[in-house]
Amino acid sequence: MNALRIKRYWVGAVTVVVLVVGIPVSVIASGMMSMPASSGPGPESVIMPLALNAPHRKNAESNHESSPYEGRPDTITVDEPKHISRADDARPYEAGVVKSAPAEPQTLGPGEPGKDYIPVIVPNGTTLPWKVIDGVKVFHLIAESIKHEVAPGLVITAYGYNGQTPGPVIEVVEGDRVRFYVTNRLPEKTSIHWHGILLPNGMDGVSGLNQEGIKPGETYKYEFTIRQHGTNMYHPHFDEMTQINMGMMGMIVMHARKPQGPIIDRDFAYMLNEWAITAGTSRPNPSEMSDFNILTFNGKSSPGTAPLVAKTGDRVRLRFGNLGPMNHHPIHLHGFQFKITGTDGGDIDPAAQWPETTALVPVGSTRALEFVADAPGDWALHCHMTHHIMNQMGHGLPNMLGIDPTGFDARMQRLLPDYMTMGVHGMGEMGEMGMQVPENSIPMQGSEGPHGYIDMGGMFTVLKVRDQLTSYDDPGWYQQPVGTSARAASPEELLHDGIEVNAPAKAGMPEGEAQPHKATPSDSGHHHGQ
Ligand SMILES: [Cu+2]
Repeated sequence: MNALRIKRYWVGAVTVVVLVVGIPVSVIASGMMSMPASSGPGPESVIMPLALNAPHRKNAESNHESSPYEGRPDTITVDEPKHISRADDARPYEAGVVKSAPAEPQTLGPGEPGKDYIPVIVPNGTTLPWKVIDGVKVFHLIAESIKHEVAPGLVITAYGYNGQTPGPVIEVVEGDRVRFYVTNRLPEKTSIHWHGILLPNGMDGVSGLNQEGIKPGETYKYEFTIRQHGTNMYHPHFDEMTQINMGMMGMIVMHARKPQGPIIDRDFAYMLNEWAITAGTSRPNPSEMSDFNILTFNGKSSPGTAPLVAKTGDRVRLRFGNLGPMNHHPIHLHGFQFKITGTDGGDIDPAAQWPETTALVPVGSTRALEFVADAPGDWALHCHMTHHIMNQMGHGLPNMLGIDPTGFDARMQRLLPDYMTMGVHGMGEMGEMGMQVPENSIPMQGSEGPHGYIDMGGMFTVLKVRDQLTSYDDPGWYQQPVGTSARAASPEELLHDGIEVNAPAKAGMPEGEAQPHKATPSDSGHHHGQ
């Protein structure tokens, strides 16, 4: 209820109350100093009863400069109980520190792409469109069953938002007032939780705890002011196991209103996920706990993943969010050192950042990392869990490594002429052999690269950095400058450097002897130790 709103004026310690039910009731004061009366965000404003508030306020003014009550909006809803709502108790978070700067979560004008922020790039995905109604950014999410292509050859029946999994990236700016309509076209209830976003409790989206579940056919409305910046996420909080594991998730990028630090030229957004999809079927198994055989960057497995493109010298940010069911993903970037600059809890203070080449992205977390793309080339970007760079059928196989299948194969070939036991020399060439796979499934490995077969699938893509670019479209494969490529060593080179390819393998040198052999002009290149 918001029927009675009270404006309060101050005369030293004397509180004078003016009821604003249309007419001021009484004003009993002289030499009155008026406090600015904020209009507040309306129904969300909840402040303390006057009896408690007045002395507290006085105390706050005399003793505590940083009291959370100081400067609070002067609007009171008398029929609300004695607590402070999120909407009023604004605590700007900066580098993880709660600062005392009590104020309304400041609603600024709707942030504009190109003017207030440089939009993120969503490889294989999109950003959710919005419109401005009375100064509020209005979005519409539709939860529904969708058909989704993971990679050429594999189309799955998943759950998503607006036809996609992950759902479109929601991109907003600190200070934006946002309103989300959420329509449920699923066969069961759902809700949306705004992961890591500071908002009033009633907007937090946990069904049963903060709201009723959104029934099939219903459309709910969420509204709040963005009071932070960073990389966060959205997902259902009803039947989490089914709905999240079926693909319902998305990223929320909140840009700073006044960004600090260097300008980011290329800002990429990725959601990580894993799926259990039996080869030949199309519906993920949401109750799987360990055997995930489809690993995705923005819903795509390599070779379905788009490359990231940057110009030499661009400052690049990669944002990763993980809402997969069970696994953490150590995402490794070749060719660069980066710093992790933010999590779903906000910015990491520069003094607390350290260099990495792999960012572990735990389930239910985000990581933002930054680097300067100062080296041209085609650089691998992938999860470092080896099973996460394989596709369907790559797991749970008997260990055939080192087995001699000759006799067995000969007997099998009487029945199946093309039969060949797989895996005795490893798996690296199985994709290359073009092995037959069941209908609606993808080979367990890789794709054709510029130097042969790339045997990574799943969570794998390529960062393409080029000196010259006319657009950020895929520039094709990198041409390595002559003399800068690995290749087979020549006999002359082996001789020159004393490398004996047939020498017995040695584990190393005994302690104390591990010094490089000193080459002398008379050395022929034959080094036999002592
Ligand atoms: Cu992984």
